[in-house]
Amino acid sequence: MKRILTIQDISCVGKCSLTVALPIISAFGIETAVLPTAVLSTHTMFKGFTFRDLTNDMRPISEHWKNEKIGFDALYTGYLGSFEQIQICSEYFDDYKTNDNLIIVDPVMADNGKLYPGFTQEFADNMAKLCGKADIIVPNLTEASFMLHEEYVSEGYDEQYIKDKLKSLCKLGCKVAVLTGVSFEKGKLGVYAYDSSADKYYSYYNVHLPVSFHGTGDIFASALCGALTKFNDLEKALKIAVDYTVESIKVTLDNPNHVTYGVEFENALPFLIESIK
Ligand code: PXL
Repeated sequence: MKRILTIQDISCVGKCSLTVALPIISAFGIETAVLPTAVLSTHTMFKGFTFRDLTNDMRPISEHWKNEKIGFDALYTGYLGSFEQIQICSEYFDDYKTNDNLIIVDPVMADNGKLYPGFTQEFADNMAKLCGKADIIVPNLTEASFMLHEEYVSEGYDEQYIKDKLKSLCKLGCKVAVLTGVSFEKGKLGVYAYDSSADKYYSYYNVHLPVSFHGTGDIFASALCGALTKFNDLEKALKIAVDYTVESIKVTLDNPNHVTYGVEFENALPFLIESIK
Protein backbone atom coordinates (compact mmCIF):
# COMPACT_ATOMS: atom_id res chain seq x y z
CA MET A 1 0.00 0.00 0.00
CA LYS A 2 1.26 3.49 -0.82
CA ARG A 3 1.85 5.89 2.05
CA ILE A 4 1.56 9.68 2.16
CA LEU A 5 2.91 11.78 5.00
CA THR A 6 0.91 14.94 5.59
CA ILE A 7 2.26 17.68 7.82
CA GLN A 8 -0.29 20.18 9.16
CA ASP A 9 -2.27 21.07 12.26
CA ILE A 10 -5.17 19.28 13.91
CA SER A 11 -8.06 21.70 14.20
CA CYS A 12 -10.31 19.55 16.39
CA VAL A 13 -13.49 21.15 15.05
CA GLY A 14 -13.75 23.10 11.81
CA LYS A 15 -13.09 20.57 9.05
CA CYS A 16 -9.74 21.61 7.68
CA SER A 17 -6.13 20.43 7.61
CA LEU A 18 -5.64 16.92 9.09
CA THR A 19 -9.31 16.12 9.72
CA VAL A 20 -9.86 16.64 5.98
CA ALA A 21 -6.62 15.14 4.65
CA LEU A 22 -6.91 11.87 6.59
CA PRO A 23 -10.32 10.67 5.33
CA ILE A 24 -9.81 11.93 1.77
CA ILE A 25 -6.38 10.38 1.24
CA SER A 26 -7.63 7.17 2.89
CA ALA A 27 -10.49 7.04 0.37
CA PHE A 28 -7.86 6.58 -2.36
CA GLY A 29 -6.71 3.38 -0.65
CA ILE A 30 -3.54 5.11 0.45
CA GLU A 31 -2.14 5.02 3.98
CA THR A 32 -2.13 8.47 5.57
CA ALA A 33 0.72 9.06 8.00
CA VAL A 34 0.33 12.30 9.94
CA LEU A 35 2.71 14.74 11.54
CA PRO A 36 0.53 17.11 13.58
CA THR A 37 2.19 20.52 13.97
CA ALA A 38 -0.25 21.84 16.57
CA VAL A 39 -3.59 21.06 18.18
CA LEU A 40 -6.22 23.81 18.02
CA SER A 41 -9.74 23.60 19.45
CA THR A 42 -10.97 24.99 16.11
CA HIS A 43 -9.36 26.60 13.07
CA THR A 44 -8.36 30.25 13.40
CA MET A 45 -11.53 31.72 11.90
CA PHE A 46 -13.34 31.00 15.19
CA LYS A 47 -12.90 33.40 18.11
CA GLY A 48 -11.08 32.21 21.26
CA PHE A 49 -9.50 29.02 19.90
CA THR A 50 -6.96 27.14 22.03
CA PHE A 51 -3.55 26.33 20.57
CA ARG A 52 -0.93 23.81 21.60
CA ASP A 53 2.26 23.99 19.60
CA LEU A 54 3.92 20.65 18.73
CA THR A 55 7.00 22.02 16.97
CA ASN A 56 9.31 20.44 19.55
CA ASP A 57 8.01 16.97 18.68
CA MET A 58 8.56 17.28 14.95
CA ARG A 59 12.30 16.51 14.82
CA PRO A 60 12.29 13.61 17.35
CA ILE A 61 9.43 11.97 15.41
CA SER A 62 11.55 12.10 12.28
CA GLU A 63 14.56 10.62 14.11
CA HIS A 64 12.41 7.66 15.16
CA TRP A 65 11.06 7.17 11.64
CA LYS A 66 14.56 7.29 10.18
CA ASN A 67 15.67 4.59 12.65
CA GLU A 68 12.69 2.50 11.54
CA LYS A 69 13.57 3.18 7.86
CA ILE A 70 10.06 4.45 7.18
CA GLY A 71 9.56 6.09 3.79
CA PHE A 72 6.79 7.88 1.95
CA ASP A 73 5.38 7.91 -1.59
CA ALA A 74 4.48 11.56 -1.08
CA LEU A 75 4.97 14.30 1.48
CA TYR A 76 2.24 16.91 1.63
CA THR A 77 2.45 20.04 3.74
CA GLY A 78 -0.50 22.35 4.46
CA TYR A 79 -1.10 25.04 7.06
CA LEU A 80 2.14 25.74 8.98
CA GLY A 81 2.28 28.08 11.94
CA SER A 82 5.83 29.39 12.20
CA PHE A 83 9.18 29.95 10.50
CA GLU A 84 10.60 27.04 12.48
CA GLN A 85 7.90 24.70 11.19
CA ILE A 86 8.74 25.75 7.63
CA GLN A 87 12.42 25.02 8.37
CA ILE A 88 11.57 21.59 9.82
CA CYS A 89 9.45 20.72 6.77
CA SER A 90 12.42 21.67 4.61
CA GLU A 91 14.53 19.19 6.62
CA TYR A 92 11.86 16.50 6.12
CA PHE A 93 12.07 17.09 2.36
CA ASP A 94 15.86 16.66 2.50
CA ASP A 95 15.55 13.49 4.58
CA TYR A 96 12.69 11.75 2.78
CA LYS A 97 12.96 12.83 -0.88
CA THR A 98 13.66 9.92 -3.24
CA ASN A 99 13.81 9.67 -7.02
CA ASP A 100 10.24 8.42 -7.16
CA ASN A 101 8.24 10.22 -4.49
CA LEU A 102 6.37 13.50 -4.67
CA ILE A 103 6.67 16.59 -2.52
CA ILE A 104 3.50 18.65 -2.53
CA VAL A 105 3.30 22.04 -0.80
CA ASP A 106 0.05 23.87 -0.29
CA PRO A 107 1.25 27.30 0.89
CA VAL A 108 -1.82 27.91 3.05
CA MET A 109 -1.68 31.50 4.36
CA ALA A 110 -4.03 33.80 2.46
CA ASP A 111 -7.20 34.20 0.40
CA ASN A 112 -9.27 36.95 -1.22
CA GLY A 113 -6.30 39.31 -1.36
CA LYS A 114 -5.48 39.05 2.35
CA LEU A 115 -3.14 37.09 4.59
CA TYR A 116 -4.84 34.96 7.27
CA PRO A 117 -4.50 36.25 10.87
CA GLY A 118 -0.94 35.96 12.19
CA PHE A 119 0.80 35.72 8.80
CA THR A 120 3.23 38.27 7.36
CA GLN A 121 5.06 39.02 4.11
CA GLU A 122 8.19 37.53 5.70
CA PHE A 123 6.28 34.28 6.29
CA ALA A 124 5.20 34.31 2.63
CA ASP A 125 8.85 34.74 1.61
CA ASN A 126 9.85 31.72 3.71
CA MET A 127 6.94 29.71 2.32
CA ALA A 128 8.12 30.65 -1.20
CA LYS A 129 11.50 29.07 -0.37
CA LEU A 130 9.76 25.88 0.81
CA CYS A 131 7.76 25.89 -2.45
CA GLY A 132 11.10 25.98 -4.26
CA LYS A 133 11.89 22.53 -2.86
CA ALA A 134 8.56 21.00 -3.89
CA ASP A 135 7.62 18.97 -6.94
CA ILE A 136 4.14 20.46 -6.96
CA ILE A 137 2.70 23.57 -5.32
CA VAL A 138 -0.98 24.55 -5.14
CA PRO A 139 -1.35 28.23 -4.22
CA ASN A 140 -4.47 30.28 -4.82
CA LEU A 141 -4.05 33.63 -6.62
CA THR A 142 -3.64 35.53 -3.34
CA GLU A 143 -0.91 33.21 -2.04
CA ALA A 144 0.86 33.38 -5.41
CA SER A 145 0.78 37.18 -5.33
CA PHE A 146 2.33 37.34 -1.86
CA MET A 147 5.04 34.81 -2.74
CA LEU A 148 5.90 36.67 -5.97
CA HIS A 149 5.58 40.19 -4.53
CA GLU A 150 3.03 41.01 -7.19
CA GLU A 151 -0.25 42.85 -6.96
CA TYR A 152 -3.31 40.66 -6.35
CA VAL A 153 -5.80 40.80 -9.20
CA SER A 154 -9.12 39.14 -8.43
CA GLU A 155 -10.76 39.24 -11.86
CA GLY A 156 -10.49 40.55 -15.39
CA TYR A 157 -7.15 38.83 -16.07
CA ASP A 158 -6.50 36.83 -19.23
CA GLU A 159 -4.90 33.48 -19.93
CA GLN A 160 -1.48 34.99 -20.60
CA TYR A 161 -1.53 36.61 -17.15
CA ILE A 162 -2.10 33.21 -15.52
CA LYS A 163 0.53 31.51 -17.68
CA ASP A 164 3.09 34.17 -16.73
CA LYS A 165 2.27 33.74 -13.04
CA LEU A 166 2.68 29.97 -13.31
CA LYS A 167 6.09 30.38 -14.97
CA SER A 168 7.16 32.79 -12.24
CA LEU A 169 5.99 30.31 -9.58
CA CYS A 170 8.04 27.52 -11.19
CA LYS A 171 11.06 29.85 -11.09
CA LEU A 172 10.84 29.55 -7.29
CA GLY A 173 12.23 26.06 -7.98
CA CYS A 174 9.25 23.72 -8.07
CA LYS A 175 8.54 21.49 -11.05
CA VAL A 176 4.78 21.97 -11.29
CA ALA A 177 2.69 24.94 -10.18
CA VAL A 178 -1.08 24.67 -9.90
CA LEU A 179 -3.06 27.89 -9.46
CA THR A 180 -6.46 27.38 -7.84
CA GLY A 181 -9.52 29.60 -8.08
CA VAL A 182 -8.93 30.62 -11.71
CA SER A 183 -11.85 31.97 -13.71
CA PHE A 184 -11.99 33.50 -17.19
CA GLU A 185 -15.71 33.12 -17.64
CA LYS A 186 -18.63 33.96 -15.37
CA GLY A 187 -20.06 30.80 -13.81
CA LYS A 188 -16.91 28.72 -14.32
CA LEU A 189 -14.08 28.19 -11.86
CA GLY A 190 -11.12 25.88 -11.93
CA VAL A 191 -7.39 25.36 -11.90
CA TYR A 192 -4.52 26.13 -14.26
CA ALA A 193 -1.24 24.24 -14.06
CA TYR A 194 2.21 24.45 -15.60
CA ASP A 195 4.63 21.53 -15.75
CA SER A 196 7.99 23.22 -16.26
CA SER A 197 9.82 19.96 -16.98
CA ALA A 198 7.57 19.23 -19.98
CA ASP A 199 6.82 22.91 -20.74
CA LYS A 200 3.11 22.03 -20.77
CA TYR A 201 0.02 23.77 -19.44
CA TYR A 202 -3.14 22.08 -18.18
CA SER A 203 -6.44 23.57 -17.09
CA TYR A 204 -9.73 22.21 -15.84
CA TYR A 205 -12.98 23.96 -14.90
CA ASN A 206 -16.28 23.12 -13.29
CA VAL A 207 -19.24 25.29 -12.26
CA HIS A 208 -18.58 28.32 -10.05
CA LEU A 209 -21.03 27.96 -7.19
CA PRO A 210 -21.89 31.36 -5.68
CA VAL A 211 -20.71 30.47 -2.16
CA SER A 212 -17.49 30.48 -0.20
CA PHE A 213 -16.74 27.81 2.38
CA HIS A 214 -13.80 27.44 4.69
CA GLY A 215 -11.69 24.33 4.05
CA THR A 216 -12.32 23.84 0.34
CA GLY A 217 -8.63 24.49 -0.40
CA ASP A 218 -7.68 21.62 1.91
CA ILE A 219 -10.24 19.34 0.27
CA PHE A 220 -8.82 20.13 -3.17
CA ALA A 221 -5.18 19.73 -2.10
CA SER A 222 -5.85 16.44 -0.27
CA ALA A 223 -7.69 14.97 -3.25
CA LEU A 224 -4.96 16.16 -5.61
CA CYS A 225 -2.30 14.48 -3.44
CA GLY A 226 -4.23 11.24 -3.36
CA ALA A 227 -4.87 11.29 -7.09
CA LEU A 228 -1.30 12.20 -8.05
CA THR A 229 0.10 9.52 -5.77
CA LYS A 230 -2.30 6.91 -7.11
CA PHE A 231 -2.21 7.72 -10.84
CA ASN A 232 0.89 9.89 -11.39
CA ASP A 233 -1.06 11.78 -14.05
CA LEU A 234 -1.42 15.54 -13.50
CA GLU A 235 -4.27 16.10 -15.96
CA LYS A 236 -6.34 13.27 -14.49
CA ALA A 237 -5.55 14.32 -10.91
CA LEU A 238 -6.68 17.91 -11.53
CA LYS A 239 -10.04 16.70 -12.84
CA ILE A 240 -10.58 14.28 -9.94
CA ALA A 241 -9.73 16.93 -7.34
CA VAL A 242 -11.79 19.75 -8.89
CA ASP A 243 -14.84 17.55 -9.46
CA TYR A 244 -14.70 16.18 -5.91
CA THR A 245 -14.38 19.67 -4.41
CA VAL A 246 -17.38 20.90 -6.41
CA GLU A 247 -19.41 17.81 -5.51
CA SER A 248 -18.59 18.41 -1.82
CA ILE A 249 -19.93 21.96 -2.06
CA LYS A 250 -23.03 20.79 -3.95
CA VAL A 251 -23.98 18.19 -1.33
CA THR A 252 -23.39 20.78 1.39
CA LEU A 253 -25.82 23.19 -0.27
CA ASP A 254 -28.36 20.35 -0.52
CA ASN A 255 -28.51 20.39 3.28
CA PRO A 256 -30.56 23.44 4.37
CA ASN A 257 -28.97 23.20 7.84
CA HIS A 258 -25.36 23.31 6.67
CA VAL A 259 -22.83 25.42 8.59
CA THR A 260 -20.44 27.87 6.92
CA TYR A 261 -17.29 26.53 8.58
CA GLY A 262 -17.46 23.08 7.14
CA VAL A 263 -18.07 21.58 3.75
CA GLU A 264 -19.85 18.22 3.97
CA PHE A 265 -17.12 16.46 2.02
CA GLU A 266 -17.96 13.23 3.87
CA ASN A 267 -21.19 12.87 1.90
CA ALA A 268 -19.25 13.21 -1.36
CA LEU A 269 -16.72 10.46 -0.54
CA PRO A 270 -18.79 7.83 -2.44
CA PHE A 271 -18.59 10.16 -5.49
CA LEU A 272 -14.82 10.39 -5.09
CA ILE A 273 -14.41 6.63 -4.77
CA GLU A 274 -16.57 6.10 -7.86
CA SER A 275 -14.48 8.65 -9.81
CA ILE A 276 -11.22 6.79 -9.15
CA LYS A 277 -12.46 3.28 -10.03
O1 PXL B 1 -7.90 25.57 5.94
C1 PXL B 1 -6.65 26.01 6.24
C2 PXL B 1 -6.40 26.12 7.70
C3 PXL B 1 -5.80 25.08 8.37
N1 PXL B 1 -5.55 25.11 9.68
C4 PXL B 1 -5.87 26.19 10.43
C5 PXL B 1 -6.49 27.28 9.84
C6 PXL B 1 -6.73 27.26 8.44
C7 PXL B 1 -7.32 28.41 7.80
O2 PXL B 1 -7.61 29.41 8.37
O3 PXL B 1 -6.85 28.32 10.58
C8 PXL B 1 -5.56 26.20 11.89
